[in-house]
Amino acid sequence: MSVFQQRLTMLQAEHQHLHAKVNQAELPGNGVFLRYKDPVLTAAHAPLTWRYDLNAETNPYLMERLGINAVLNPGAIELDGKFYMVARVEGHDRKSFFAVAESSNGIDGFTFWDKPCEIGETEVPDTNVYDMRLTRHEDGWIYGLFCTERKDPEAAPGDESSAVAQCGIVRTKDLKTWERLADLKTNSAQQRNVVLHPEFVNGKYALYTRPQDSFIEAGKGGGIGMAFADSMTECVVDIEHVIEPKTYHTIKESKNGQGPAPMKTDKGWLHIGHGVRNTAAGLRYVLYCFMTDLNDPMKVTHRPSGYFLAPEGEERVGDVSNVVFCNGMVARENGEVYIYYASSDTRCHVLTTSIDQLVDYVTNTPEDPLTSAGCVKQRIALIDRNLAL
Ligand code: M1P
Repeated sequence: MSVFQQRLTMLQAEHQHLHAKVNQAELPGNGVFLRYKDPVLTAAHAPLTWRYDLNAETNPYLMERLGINAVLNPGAIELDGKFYMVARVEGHDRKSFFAVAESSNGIDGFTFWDKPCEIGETEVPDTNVYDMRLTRHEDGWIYGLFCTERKDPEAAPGDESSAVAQCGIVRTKDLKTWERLADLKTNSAQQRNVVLHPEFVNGKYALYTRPQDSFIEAGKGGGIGMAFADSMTECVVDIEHVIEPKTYHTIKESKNGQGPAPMKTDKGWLHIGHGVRNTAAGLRYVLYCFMTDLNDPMKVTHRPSGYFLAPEGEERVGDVSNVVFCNGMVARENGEVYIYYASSDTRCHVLTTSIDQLVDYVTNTPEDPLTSAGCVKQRIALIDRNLAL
């Protein structure tokens, strides 16, 4: 058998095995959600046709020609009972693109569609696109808001790193055909983590923004903002009201960002965001939750203390270590919730829970008292209640 044929047989077997593997919940969990043993989508899930020249004549050693480095930060949606992720796929060349993967149960068997998404460009081409948030809006469209990154035109000669991040917008009905709309216009120097709210607010489109001064630092941007627009085809916002600020000595002291579009519950809009703090080992990203008022989404009503999810085990290591990041969630009619997140900018995972559990967690977990003495009081109160049982 030729080298080509031997390698092809091994690669195909490995790929099939990966897709057939049953993902096991890690019990007993923390009562809030269940983690799963295996990542749900990785670079190894990318079809062989994306990576190899499969022609024995032109590639006798069956070399990987266009490798995939990472699959991360997926948007997610349920359509006709199936689970879809629109993942950020990053090639060895560092450029990201979007690709759809589907699964019938949301926890294993995720398989990429044959080809990546072609989302189009504006008149100023994107150098890099990533982190799509999908919102099924009450206007009938599914919107995808993502980060578009271009070289900073003000970069000094020799500076090949400075970039400008802004929010790109597409819409679709089926995840197959994408209509590229104009980029969001705001008054902020940079934007990332922009997410569309699913309903009109006072007749306007409502967007969660993350005003930032520079590419990495949120700076005086200060937190998760909310802003309003008349249209999504030419989406322009003026004031960005910071509704969820970054806060000293918390899990979100350096910056924070909205995760997926919030979930509507009886008690309020339930949000997952990421909080970032700086450490000697670099930035640490964790997920946290908050809730906003059903009738006034600018008003935060609940802020459970601390993080909801932090990286554990192999999740802690990757291209950008010590990171969990979430921009995809599926809340089903039957109350089940599937939260998709990536670890260390490398691979995608799922958590399962329910609307009831999340609402209980968000509304009954006490707030961060913001001082050590306050935390001791809070914990002793819990201990005393338990000892009195
Ligand atoms: O590397 C961690 C994350 O950094 C950015 O998030 P933020 O804008 O909040 O700092 C994003 O580039 C994200 O893709 C990445 O996972």
